[in-house]
Amino acid sequence: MNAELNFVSFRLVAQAMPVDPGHHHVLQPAAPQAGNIEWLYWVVFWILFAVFALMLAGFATATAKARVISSRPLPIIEDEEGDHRARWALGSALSITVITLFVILVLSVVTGKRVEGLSSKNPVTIQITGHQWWWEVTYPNSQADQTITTANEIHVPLNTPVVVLTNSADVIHSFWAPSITGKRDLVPGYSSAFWFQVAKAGIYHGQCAEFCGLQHAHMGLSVIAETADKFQEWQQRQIKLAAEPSTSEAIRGRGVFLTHACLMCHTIRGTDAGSHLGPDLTHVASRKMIAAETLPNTAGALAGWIVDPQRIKPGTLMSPNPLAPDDLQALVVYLQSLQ
Ligand code: HEC
Ligand SMILES: [Cu+2]
Repeated sequence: MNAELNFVSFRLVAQAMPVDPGHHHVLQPAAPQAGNIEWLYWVVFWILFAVFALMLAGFATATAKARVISSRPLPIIEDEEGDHRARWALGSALSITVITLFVILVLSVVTGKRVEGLSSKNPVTIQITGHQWWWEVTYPNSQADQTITTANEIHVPLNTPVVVLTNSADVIHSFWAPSITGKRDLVPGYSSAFWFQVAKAGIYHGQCAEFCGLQHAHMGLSVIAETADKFQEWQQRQIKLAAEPSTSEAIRGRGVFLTHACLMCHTIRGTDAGSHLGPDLTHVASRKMIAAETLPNTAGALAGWIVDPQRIKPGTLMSPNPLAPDDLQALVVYLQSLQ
């Protein structure tokens, strides 16, 4: 019953507080990589438009001619000149097709090269690991205590090259933030890398683009492109250990976290919880959304998620947590203090 109530209340809260999950648009590029892809899109679009128009014109001409001919008796005579013309027409149509396809092939190879070839000095390096069904995001640093780990929210500085190293913990996923660059597969056991560089500040939505199981559609992410100052501020906050709870309720909440199953799957740096099966929660309250952009990060949504995640994302690796109402309340207060 309690879970039921929580679920209803979190739905209400979720509806009442719309959160901007960012946007994405293939035709509104915010990065040179996406700009190149958009350019290719329009070139192919206009070539195909011309082909379509020519075909319609040819079809209309043939139909008009056929009407005139059909009123006469069919000629059953050798027509060498006609055969010659037909062969010529077929041959030229075939060559035009092959040439057109070849031009498109060359253009897409060139675009691919341009997308990959952009490079610059002093990149920010990010490791993205796909999980069923969320994104683990790490900013590696040679000093372990300077490494940042977060989930589903990728902060990047503007006009700075970003190198993304990819991997997957389970099945093949595909990273796709259409306003920024093309799709990149995340293949288990195989690390690869790609570049991007965002030119316009904003929140850009992304989505897993390779079917990866039941909750594939609920595997969203956002890329938050901000000024270098804001990015550094964010980094400094994320590097810190989890905030010490300051109220008695938050202290109780941390106790609940550390005495329940949570610590078998989650990390909160600065506490005994150090498992990596689920997202790092050290700064969970700093994120706008939870569960890979499925819910807004509000008290109601957190409570609903913790009690019965299977209801929200059936199949997720997080198990239900039937907590006493007071414990749940305290736990949510604690999680919300983890800025
Ligand atoms: C069996 C492992 C497991 C246990 C136990 C577990 N979780 Fe999770 N948790 C996960 C996984 C996996 C996800 C990611 C789910 C997704 O987004 O699809 C997750 C997601 C979350 C999130 C959302 C984080 C984000 O940024 O999206 C919160 C908050 C959370 N868990 C809190 C808890 C709390 C509190 C407990 C204990 C009451 C708990 N979890 C117990 C595995 C677990
Ligand atoms: Cu997927």
